[in-house]
Amino acid sequence: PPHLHHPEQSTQYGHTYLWVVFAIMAVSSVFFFITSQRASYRYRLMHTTTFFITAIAALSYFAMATGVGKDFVNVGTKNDPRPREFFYARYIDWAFTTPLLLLDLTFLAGLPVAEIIVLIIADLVMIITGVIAGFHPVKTGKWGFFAFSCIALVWIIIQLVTSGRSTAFHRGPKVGGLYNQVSLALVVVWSLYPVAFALCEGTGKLSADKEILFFAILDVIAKPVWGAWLLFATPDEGHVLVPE
Ligand code: RET
Repeated sequence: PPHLHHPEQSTQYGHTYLWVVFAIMAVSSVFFFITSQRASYRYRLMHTTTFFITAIAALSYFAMATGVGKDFVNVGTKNDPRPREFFYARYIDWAFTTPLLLLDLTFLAGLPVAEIIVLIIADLVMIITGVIAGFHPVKTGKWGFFAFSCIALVWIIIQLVTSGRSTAFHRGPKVGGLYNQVSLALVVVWSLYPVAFALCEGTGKLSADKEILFFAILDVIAKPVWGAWLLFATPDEGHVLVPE
C-alpha cells in the first residue's frame, strides 16, 4: 500500500497514547457516575452530562486504540500523493460531546433554551464541516470547509462571551466569576483544535503519532479536567434545578 512509503503519516507508537487516554476517560466516567448518583436529584444534571462526555470519549478512544474509526486521506497533491491516517472516530465523538460540553456551561450560565439550541446547532455545523474538511480531496474544498468550521467556532465563542456571560452574571457575582474563568479556558483550549487540524490532518506537518499526542492532551484537558473543574466549582445557585 502507498502509505508504507510515508511511515510518519501513519501510527507507530500512537496506540499507547490511545490506550492511556481510554483508561483516563474510563476511570473519569466511573468517578462522574458515582458523583452523579451521590448528588441530590435536583443537582444531578450537570454530573450526568459530564459522565456522558467522558463515557463517549472512552468509547471513541477504545475504537481508535483497537484500530477502527480511521481511513487514509491525501495530504499531498495529485502528482505527489501523501496518504495520511485520518481518525474520523474523533468527529463522531465530538458531534456528541462538544454539544454536551456547551450544555454543561449553559447550565451554569442559565441560558434560555432557545439560545442553547442555536449554540448546539452552530456546534454541529462546526464538527460536520470539520469532518468534511478532513476527507475533502481538493485543496480549495478542504480549506474552504476548514474556514466554515472556524466561522462556526468564532460564532460560538461570541455567543459565550456576550449573552452567556451576561446571563451568568444575572445569577450572581459568584456564578458570573466562575463562568468568566471556565469560559475563558474553553475558548483557549477549543481554539487549539483547528491549530492541531491544520498542522496534522490538513498539511501532515506533524507526524501521525504527534497528532495523537496533541489531541490526547487537548481531549484530557477539555473533557475530564475542565468538566470536573466546572462541576465542583459550581455553587448551588449555578445548577439547573430539576423539579422534584
Ligand atoms: C475542527 C476542524 C477545523 C476547524 C475547527 C475545528 C474545531 C474543533 C473543535 C473541537 C473541539 C473538541 C473538543 C473535544 C473534547 O474533548 C473540527 C478541528 C474550528 C473546537 C472540545
